[in-house]
Amino acid sequence: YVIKNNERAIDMVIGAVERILANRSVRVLVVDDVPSARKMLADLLKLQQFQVFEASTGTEAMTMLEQHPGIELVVTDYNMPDMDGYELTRRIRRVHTSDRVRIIGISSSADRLLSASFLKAGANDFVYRPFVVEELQCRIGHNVETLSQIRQLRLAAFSDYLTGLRNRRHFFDEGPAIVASCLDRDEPCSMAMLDIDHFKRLNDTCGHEIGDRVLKAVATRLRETLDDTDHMLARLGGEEFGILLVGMDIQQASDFCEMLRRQIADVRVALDDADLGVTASIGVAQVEGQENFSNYLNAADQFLYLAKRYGRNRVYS
Ligand code: GH3
Ligand code: MG
Ligand code: MG
Ligand code: MG
Repeated sequence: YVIKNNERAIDMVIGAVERILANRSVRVLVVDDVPSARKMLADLLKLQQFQVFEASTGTEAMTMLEQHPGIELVVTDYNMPDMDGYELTRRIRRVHTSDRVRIIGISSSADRLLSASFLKAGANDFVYRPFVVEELQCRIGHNVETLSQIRQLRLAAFSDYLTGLRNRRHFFDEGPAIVASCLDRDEPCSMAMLDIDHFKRLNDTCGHEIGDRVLKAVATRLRETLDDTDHMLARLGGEEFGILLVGMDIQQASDFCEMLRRQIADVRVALDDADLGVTASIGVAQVEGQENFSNYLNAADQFLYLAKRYGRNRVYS
């Protein structure tokens, strides 16, 4: 088979190796009061390249979950002195939903109803001891795969397909908390709305494909300029971008946006016969008072309207 389908065999091996290597970033917590049983599970998981944490009681497990928010999978025994695995599962589910933390129960109990109890309490899977190693590995693998699929879906749902920036949903999802934490710390914060000038005309004269390339080029320049800062950038729709400027009062934000405006005016998109330039207008408003998040954006939009009115390619605040 290997000789006949050499490339396919190599692909399969590479796929398997990649799956195992991906496990290196996954943190798993093993909870069992019996040291030898715990070690056996931990060794099995380490063989699969997981980062393994160990706890000998439910209380210790809850502390570890708090200390290591990166733990994504808990494999827990049922019978434990201070808190059984069923109770531990219930407690974990009060703080972590199954799209963030997966739970697999394990027990040598003869009670055939235990499996259903665990699942009802919020576990994602259950295995009776003694287990077949390969079966447990498969079940763990499926749970890890589900988490990775959820991550990919979440990423897709929160990013803008064309530019790769955050999308409007992400902006409105995270923005209010960022604003609240600024206001709590008595730090200034400003909202900017940026809109490409005469973009419809550009689409009409050069075509949508060139329009898309310009959008991507502007997005890239914005991202590069805002990289390594706390500010939050998103494509709100069409040729409009929102920027939450953390720690900046209206004067600082206006100066910063003036720099952004110049950066964009410098962008060149290479066409067959010439280089294409583009400009943008920006409206900036200070975030103050306990307003609804969208009101801050509306305020920035009103200033943007004025920036357009006064001739475009400018910042108005
Ligand atoms: P202004 O300077 O006043 O902002 O004028 P404008 O032409 O930029 O504004 P308007 O809102 O009239 O036009 C925006 C255009 O953006 C219309 C729409 O066809 C185009 N557009 C929206 N989304 C996309 C996209 O994803 N790709 C491309 N190529 N064009 C888009
Ligand atoms: Mg036990
Ligand atoms: Mg627009
Ligand atoms: Mg426009």
